[in-house]
Amino acid sequence: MLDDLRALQEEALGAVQAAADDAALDAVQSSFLGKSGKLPLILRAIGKLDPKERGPVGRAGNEAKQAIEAGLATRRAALIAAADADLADSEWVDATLPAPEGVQTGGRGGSIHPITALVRDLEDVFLSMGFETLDGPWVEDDHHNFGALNIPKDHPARDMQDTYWLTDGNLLRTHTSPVQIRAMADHKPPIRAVCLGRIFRNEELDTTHENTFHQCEGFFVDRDVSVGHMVYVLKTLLSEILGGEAEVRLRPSYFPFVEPGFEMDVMFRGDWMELLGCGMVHPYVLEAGGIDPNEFSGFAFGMGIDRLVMVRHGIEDIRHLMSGDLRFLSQFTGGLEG
Ligand code: FA5
Repeated sequence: MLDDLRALQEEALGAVQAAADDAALDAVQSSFLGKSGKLPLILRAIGKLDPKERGPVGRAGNEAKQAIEAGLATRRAALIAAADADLADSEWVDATLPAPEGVQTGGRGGSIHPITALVRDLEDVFLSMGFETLDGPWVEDDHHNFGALNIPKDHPARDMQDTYWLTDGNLLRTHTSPVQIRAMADHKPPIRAVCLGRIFRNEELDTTHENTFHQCEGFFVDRDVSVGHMVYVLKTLLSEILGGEAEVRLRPSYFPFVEPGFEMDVMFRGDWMELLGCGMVHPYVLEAGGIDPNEFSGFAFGMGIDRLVMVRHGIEDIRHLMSGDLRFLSQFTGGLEG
């Protein structure tokens, strides 16, 4: 029987090598390993063997099964790699070639999206003030998005941000503030960091609310940092971006991760529009980040980038920004020619 097993293994591995696609591999798998396949058929006879022989034959049977399974996996991977390589050859496109004669392209080139343009300008301003740029994941865990920001489970502040929960218990980040927590994990004060990126909220949409939008998080921790420093940084960045023309106001507000907390509004089309939340980093948050709140203090802010784009370009509806509508986008030239 040991010889039978060896012969079967060889036959199976030969069939695996000869299989030219996934369907052929499935057929080999079922003919050798399937319920009524050749290997189970042989192994079913083990019971009739002399008890002394059963052990070695059983082991050889398992080894044959493992060898065939490994052969199948290797062949499947090789077939996928070969298919990918074929695809790379057959689907290769030279994007620099001119359009074939007679094809109308409208002379339209690409351009920088107004959000991207603002992100780049903001990064320049922050760089000039000595801030470094950090990144964070879009898929966050409860701890970074809420818990470490002093928003424990069942805290009513969780309702302030309608969350897209994932089935594995993680979530799409509802703000860029988790990057504060990530910054403290691998930075010691003084910390001057910004994170500009996409965030997600399960919101009702209107002219100033999107469900996929962008925030600019600023985080500054050092000795003797005060509200005055925060106001200076915010004023500087807004006057750099909007040319000192914007009318803004700061009013008290509440966020669990700052104390005291504020919101800044900007005058837009004759009305106040909320632009950012900010405040002095809560001692609990510093402590959770391993920073002694008796020695250090800090400020943080989270600004709506899309709303700042609206003010910058006089866009009346935030929903245009992520619409991908070329009639809208082509107004922001620096690229598009119609
Ligand atoms: C926050 O997200 C806090 N993380 C901000 C913060 C950071 C406070 C650090 C203190 C310290 P809020 O939910 O208010 O706060 O959002 C901040 C800004 O994002 C708003 O002022 C607004 O400009 C923008 N924003 C909020 N929701 C939307 C939305 N649905 N669509 C577009 N922009 C939005």
